[in-house]
Amino acid sequence: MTINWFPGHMAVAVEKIQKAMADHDLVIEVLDARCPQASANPLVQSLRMARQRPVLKLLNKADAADAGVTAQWIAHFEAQSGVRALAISAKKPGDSAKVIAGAKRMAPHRNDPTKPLRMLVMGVPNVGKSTLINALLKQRAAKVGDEPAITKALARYTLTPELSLTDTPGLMWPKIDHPEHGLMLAASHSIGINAYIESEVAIFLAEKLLARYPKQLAARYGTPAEGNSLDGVALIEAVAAKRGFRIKGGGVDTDKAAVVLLNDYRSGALGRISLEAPPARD
Ligand SMILES: Nc1nc2c(ncn2[C@@H]2O[C@H](COP(=O)(O)OP(=O)(O)OP(=O)(O)O)[C@@H](O)[C@H]2O)c(=O)[nH]1
Ligand SMILES: [Mg+2]
Repeated sequence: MTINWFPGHMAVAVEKIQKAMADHDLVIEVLDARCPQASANPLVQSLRMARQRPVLKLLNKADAADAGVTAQWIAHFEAQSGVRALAISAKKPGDSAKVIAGAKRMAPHRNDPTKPLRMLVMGVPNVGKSTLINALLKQRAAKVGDEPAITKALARYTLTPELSLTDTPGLMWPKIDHPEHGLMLAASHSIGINAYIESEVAIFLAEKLLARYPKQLAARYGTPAEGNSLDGVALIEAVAAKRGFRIKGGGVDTDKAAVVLLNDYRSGALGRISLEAPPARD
């Protein structure tokens, strides 16, 4: 299944962000720490490069990701020019201070009210951009919610006379080149529900989890932790059997189990999970 989702409000937002880039100094790119490559929108790169703006990449939801893999991603991104990277949990008090310190280090010349540091917060939907903004402002200024496309328009907030932050709508891009990226984004709840089929995304997720985290699956669903020969479909059937999900006339309700698996990954009930690791260096 190829997943693409680019509703009209996003196309409008791309144009507005393109203009806004002119009067912003630094892009704060919020990524999902569980899939930092899949959640890196190529439009962020092209829009910022058009104005030569540096980027601070935040691997957010680090509380939900595998800490060892997140550390590998930070090293991977920090090796790129004009890029700094931090792992954070926007919901954890204290992590926002790290963001401000990191941002100031990237634009030391923007440090007084006549030359404030103007940060443009970008990223795919539902990664925690507005949550981060609220944490930085220490108030609920921006609407947040566990659904893609909550923020619909750009909004600028003044943090101090020297610092401003602009929230932007989560952006997808017209065509996702790697089908796996679309599936990871759908599994991680960054894609509108109408743009994918839940059972197909759940089978993909099941296969990733079987390959990467069989012990965590065993702990939650009682599947074998080692020598496990289940495939994605069989795992979902096992979840349905374990939970007693049945359809009328017999047989297991795999659609219901697919939703449970997606929700267990999204909510953190399966433990800390990273769906992808950076490519190995030669
Ligand atoms: N586990 C975890 N959840 C988080 C974190 N930050 C944000 N969230 C959750 O992620 C969901 C989306 O948060 P938002 O701040 O609305 O995301 P957004 O990027 O602004 O989303 P759009 O406006 O739709 O693009 C909410 O349910 C947040 O509670 C985090 O650090 N860890
Ligand atoms: Mg938002």
